Amino acid sequence: MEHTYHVKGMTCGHCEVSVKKAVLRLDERALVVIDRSHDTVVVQTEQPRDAVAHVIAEEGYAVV
Ligand SMILES: [Cu+2]
Repeated sequence: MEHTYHVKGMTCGHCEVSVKKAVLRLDERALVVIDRSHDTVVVQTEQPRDAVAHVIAEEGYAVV
C-alpha cells in the first residue's frame, strides 16, 4: 500500500537520507519518494501507516 506524509523539517539532502534510512530499517523493501519542495514523503510498504510515521518522527522530523 502507499502512504503519503507531510513531513516538516527536512532542510537538506542529508535529511532526506535520514528519513529514507529510517523507513528502510522498518521495511527494507519499502519504496520511498521524497519531495522536499512540497514536504511530502510517499512510502510504498506493507507496514501500517502509523508505524512508518513513528520511525520518521523518531528521526526528529514532524509528521503533520
Ligand atoms: Cu538536513
